Amino acid sequence: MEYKIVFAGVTGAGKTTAIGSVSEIDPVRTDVRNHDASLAKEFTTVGLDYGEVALEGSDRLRLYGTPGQTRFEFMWRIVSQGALGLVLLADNSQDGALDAIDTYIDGFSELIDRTACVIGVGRSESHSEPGLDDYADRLAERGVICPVVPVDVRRRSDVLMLLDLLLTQLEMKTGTTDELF
Ligand SMILES: Nc1nc2c(ncn2[C@@H]2O[C@H](COP(=O)(O)OP(=O)(O)O)[C@@H](O)[C@H]2O)c(=O)[nH]1
Ligand SMILES: [Mg+2]
Repeated sequence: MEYKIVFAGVTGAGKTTAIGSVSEIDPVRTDVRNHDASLAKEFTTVGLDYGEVALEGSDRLRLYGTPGQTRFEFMWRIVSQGALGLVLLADNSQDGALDAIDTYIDGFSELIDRTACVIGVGRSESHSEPGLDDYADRLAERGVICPVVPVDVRRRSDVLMLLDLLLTQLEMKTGTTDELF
């Protein structure tokens, strides 16, 4: 069984890093030199990131990172096809981190309604506002139920925790209780 998981979030939230932290194959990256002066970043992802994680038996996770900028919204829908869950990453050091969540909740609403979602908030130790509760409140206002956890996606264990939270929700939905990790 293969599970397709989508990573989303603003540029710099750590999608490329997260997939690189856990992938057991050399991740496929399509980062190019950034020409967008509003982004303080040398490289940015215009296409997709791709990585894989083996689960027990022959099960496997296929991880897809989506481009962050909203002008690539058309790709969000393409990548969401057949996916089983969404990992949404936030960067608490960026202005408007909370509002950015709305953008992706809207852009990935079909996937979220159909499957499961988890929110990983990065840089929350150095930037405590907005708090994790604020994220949870915003989601509740939108009628979205999903866990919100602090992460440092440079740590493999943190990214595995996000995937585990996602798979646990899927197991509850599908009724299977097999341990996947
Ligand atoms: N200090 C700090 N840096 C982080 C954290 N998460 C990610 N980063 C760094 O932020 C950058 C994120 O860039 P990238 O993965 O390309 O983000 P993407 O645009 O979402 O693909 C990388 O240089 C990471 O090492 C975090 O929790 N703390
Ligand atoms: Mg990237």
